[in-house]
Amino acid sequence: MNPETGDCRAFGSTVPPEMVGELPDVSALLATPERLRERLATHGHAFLKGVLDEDEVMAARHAVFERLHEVGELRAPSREGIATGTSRRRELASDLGEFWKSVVDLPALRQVTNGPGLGRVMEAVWGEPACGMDYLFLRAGAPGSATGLHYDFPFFTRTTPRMYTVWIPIGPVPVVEGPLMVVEGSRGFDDILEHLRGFDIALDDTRKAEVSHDPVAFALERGCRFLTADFEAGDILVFDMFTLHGSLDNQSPAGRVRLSCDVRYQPASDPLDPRYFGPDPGGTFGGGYGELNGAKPLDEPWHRR
Ligand SMILES: O=C(O)CCC(=O)C(=O)O
Repeated sequence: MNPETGDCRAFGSTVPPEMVGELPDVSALLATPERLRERLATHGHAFLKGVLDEDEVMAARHAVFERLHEVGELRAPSREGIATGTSRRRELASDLGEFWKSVVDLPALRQVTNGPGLGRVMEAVWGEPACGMDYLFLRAGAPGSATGLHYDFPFFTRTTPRMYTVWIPIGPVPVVEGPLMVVEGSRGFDDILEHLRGFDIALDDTRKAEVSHDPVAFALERGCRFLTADFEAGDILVFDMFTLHGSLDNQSPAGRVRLSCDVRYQPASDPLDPRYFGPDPGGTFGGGYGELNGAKPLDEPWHRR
């Protein structure tokens, strides 16, 4: 991790340095996929460095940033990804969901998220033909944005328990820009998991997916660490549905937007959840792309601390 990035924070609280650990790069295990599968079965996550084509990832980044520049959210040159602090998205795009769908469907982005490169990696991960969801969680996080701690199974396991999230930095996401972090040992948090098992977030409004809105207090109480990395273009983080995760705060001193996309991959032979597949997927709650945090104009960061 870059020592020059100073402290890292989660929801405004400084994360004590001893509570931050480096994700180990296990990309060498792709040469022996059965060992990669063992690793995932044991630890629940696998950080795979440099497994995607860097040029393709950067092309996706530039294409998305150009669209954000067109609605006044990024300064020129757009490829720097510096937020203006304002937005004309509401004024220029009559429907925020439609606008976001048009960004998510940019061919350069799809080449990364649903293209043959990631397809091959996920086939090795599953040990059988794999397919990625069409519905993408593209996230452009202005400084101040962060994601709270949650598990993914309430969202994605309705038709099959065999599901992995692939978190893809769309370009560099150093620690200072608030990348994803996983909570070490969180697959063993049985006291939390026993209340969440069987939970389908779209069918049960009595429970919440977010486990804590104060990640630092949560980790201090449990004596656990956040594992993360200075992510670079081409890296991915694969994790299972029972790995608690969230993000650090984007504290970019330059005001750079953190760009990432998360997509789920499952064995192609398992039943597909129609909410997430097809040309016009409805998403978790049926609202299409309009229901995503990513669809909000950049001057309305999600979970601003
Ligand atoms: O990128 C983020 O901030 C959160 C991503 C996430 O929750 C996921 O990949 O499941």
